[in-house]
Amino acid sequence: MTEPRNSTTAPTSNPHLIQWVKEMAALCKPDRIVWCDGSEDEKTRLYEQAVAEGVIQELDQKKLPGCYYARSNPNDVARVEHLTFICTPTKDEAGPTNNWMAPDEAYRKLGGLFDGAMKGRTMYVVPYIMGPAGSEMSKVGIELTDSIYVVLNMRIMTRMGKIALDMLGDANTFNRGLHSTLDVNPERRYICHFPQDNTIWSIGSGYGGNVLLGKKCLALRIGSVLGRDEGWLAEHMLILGVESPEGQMTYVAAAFPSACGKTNFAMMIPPKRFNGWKIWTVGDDIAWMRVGPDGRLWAINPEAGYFGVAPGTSMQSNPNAMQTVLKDTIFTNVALTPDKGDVWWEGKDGPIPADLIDWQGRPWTNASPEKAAHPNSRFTAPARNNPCLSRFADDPQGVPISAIIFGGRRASTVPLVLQSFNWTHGVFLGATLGSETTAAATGKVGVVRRDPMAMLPFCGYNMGDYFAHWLKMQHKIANPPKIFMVNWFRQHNGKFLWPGFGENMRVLKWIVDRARVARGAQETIMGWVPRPGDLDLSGLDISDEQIHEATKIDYREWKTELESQAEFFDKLGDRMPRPLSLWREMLLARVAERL
Ligand code: OXD
Ligand code: MN
Repeated sequence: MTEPRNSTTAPTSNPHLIQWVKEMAALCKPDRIVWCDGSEDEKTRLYEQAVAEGVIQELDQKKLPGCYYARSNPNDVARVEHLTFICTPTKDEAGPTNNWMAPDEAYRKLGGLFDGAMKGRTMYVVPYIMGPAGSEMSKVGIELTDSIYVVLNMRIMTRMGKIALDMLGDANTFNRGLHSTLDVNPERRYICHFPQDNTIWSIGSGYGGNVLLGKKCLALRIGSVLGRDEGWLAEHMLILGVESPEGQMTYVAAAFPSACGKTNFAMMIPPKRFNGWKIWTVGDDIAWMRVGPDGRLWAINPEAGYFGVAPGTSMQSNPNAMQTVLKDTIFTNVALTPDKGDVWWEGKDGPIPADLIDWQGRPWTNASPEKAAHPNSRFTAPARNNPCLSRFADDPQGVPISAIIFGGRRASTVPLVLQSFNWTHGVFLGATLGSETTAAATGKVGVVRRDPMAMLPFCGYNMGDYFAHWLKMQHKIANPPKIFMVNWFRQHNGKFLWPGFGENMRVLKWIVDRARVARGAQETIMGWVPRPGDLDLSGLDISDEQIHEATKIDYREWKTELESQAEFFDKLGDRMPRPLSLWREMLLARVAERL
């Protein structure tokens, strides 16, 4: 085993960690090893170095202090689900919704690619915590990476450096993440998860979701397995607090598939009508939830920053996000102004600039048919910049959840809001969650892609067992949250029925009131829905007809829906929990009665 010539001394005596770093360095053969401490000095040094190496560019520091600009390889701009693998001993453990590779084969295959991958490069050792320091719910990960861009992003997205080593001490419980960008070649790109080893190997990509290993890889794919084994839930959910004018706080966790406006919802500003109401963000993407001593479900956000989609973010859709990205932010694959001092993306406020430099560095004019920013361009911004950050976002105990929401993008069938009858029905709502694909993604509009609990790309084990885990959690939660389903995207004659954005506060208010058993509703076959007058619509320009269309239950549509849910349930075979299959059949039988 050769020791790299140039290595900063390991600032830890953890023998497991030192040994593992040694082994990975022997495999990847970096020229240098740098242990990151998370200090301000280090930050200054790393940004200077990244600028000098051309990895990032400095933006106008007067206008956007601490902000930088990066471009990824045009072949590497999104998560790669087809190259993402769950490497469990058997294929059945990964289940039919995941790509699977045998652990031996994956270690051999990726080991071959990692062999010498860091020659001429630096291996950064990035210790990080997912969750508040010292929380029983938090986990420590170590990411070894040859990308300074990854280090800078991990600094924003996690609690990084000495703080994580201090929390780890001499324990061997850390997640082992190894990442190399290699030659950014899609042919040599793999994101492999080894749940039984608490290990992630990612190679060939430099794009956030594939390489910021704390996020989707640890907090969701590995996290869901840890949650199953340790009796808690790792979910693709935002967490927000709703504060009433009287100061009463209610916390809500909500799962939406990617690109349904989760970050906007998490940072919502209530409309004028809701004077005195306030939304506080705990998290915008991931929730770890555990049963507390009081029998309630308590949630932490494992992340410390936002990795948000830039296009569509504006003062109209998300003023708090616009405020958040004014400093200490890394923008990736957005467009640059010609003076290279500012950034732009489709949907940003103000007139469309006449000239820009597009996300690939090419000159762009407003006559250009192509988008200036990549549709999946991102901002990486620290949570502390968010004007509506909850003061409990860093609380080791987390926040108590009173309501869970499942939402998708559906043009028909799914009403504006619906409350489940009980936990099992709520799990059913999550298990049957679907979202319609957009033309850009598939070429076909209106195709429902089942995305249970918004976890389809992120569940690290058999989806049938995941549903069973959700059902089992009920026995541990003496005071369970109420479960709801929402749909902001229902249409009539091709027009959206609900205004969305801040007006979603009206639906959220009904949910909060229902969770506190303080508001009326009507029981339908499908669940509880608001009666006329139960939703606060004052000051909203919406007709009775429109609100009826937005909230109605159409039995014909539901017959089709329930039949189509069977396709996904059947895919899970005998791992599909019977209570959920029976629930579907029961609903179908009740709907058939009405037709
Ligand atoms: C994300 C996603 O980036 O869900 O958060 O794709
Ligand atoms: Mn997400």
